[in-house]
Amino acid sequence: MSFETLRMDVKDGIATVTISRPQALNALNSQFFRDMTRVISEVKNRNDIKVMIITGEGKAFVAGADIAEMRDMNPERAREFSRVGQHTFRCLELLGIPVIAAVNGFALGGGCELAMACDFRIASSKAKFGQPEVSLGLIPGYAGTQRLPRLAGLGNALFMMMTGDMITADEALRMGLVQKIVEPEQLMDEVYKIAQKIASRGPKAIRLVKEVTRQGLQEEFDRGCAIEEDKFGEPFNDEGKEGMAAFLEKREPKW
Ligand code: CO8
Repeated sequence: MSFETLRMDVKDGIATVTISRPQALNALNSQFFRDMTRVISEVKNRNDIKVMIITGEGKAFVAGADIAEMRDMNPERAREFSRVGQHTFRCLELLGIPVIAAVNGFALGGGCELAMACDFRIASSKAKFGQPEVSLGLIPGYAGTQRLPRLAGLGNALFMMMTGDMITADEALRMGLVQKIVEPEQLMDEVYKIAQKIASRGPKAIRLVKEVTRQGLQEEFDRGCAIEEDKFGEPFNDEGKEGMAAFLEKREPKW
């Protein structure tokens, strides 16, 4: 499926979404959020898609929100642009399948925020991360102020958001912002392998892991544990029975 700002290719239950506005280093404009909203509803309506990968075309993952579009906004319109972006990224977090960011290059501002809204990040060794908004006299607007400290710790987050400096993939790995670094030419193969592995696991268990972990993170610890306890029972009706039987019978599970 092709849209104005991105395309989605589905193969073996894995949807690869490639953001494609290379002339603007894949900067996120209003059209992108309309296109991404359609991708999200397509994925929700299909049960053959088990994992989503998001990447960028060319030398950037996403170089931020579209500065040319933002330049003429008044405060009210800017708030609306922020609200739409926050909502779209939140929908990715709430999607019932894993979403992996394959960070091929610049992930700046809204691009870093998009990567952070994915479940985890695999980066090319050439990737660069940053929240450069303060150098434009702005602040992050797609929940970067909230996700970055949760992923990378308060000091790292404030360091990045206050200096506006880019950091390397190695530094991002050290901060916990990315989970793995691979050579640029191997990035998509490696991410694909990870996606295939996840797609081979119990689909209900994968959905529950995401749901319970993300829900629990918004609660205090004991409440999070109660949510886990409650959901732990669910697979014992079906998928878990098959997974455990397959292990004991030394065969592959049939989900
Ligand atoms: N928006 C619009 N156009 C962009 C953007 C962007 N974020 N980034 C790059 N471009 C365009 C350039 O203007 C240029 O266009 P043209 O060829 O017409 O001159 C083209 O892409 C290529 O860029 P460069 O020539 O600059 O490429 P370089 O390789 O020299 O530099 C950089 C690459 C370092 C990535 C550089 O392009 C850069 O610094 N880009 C801006 C990065 C940035 O500041 N991003 C943050 C934007 S603010 C933001 O994301 C806020 C998010 C929250 C919004 C909340 C809603 C209100």
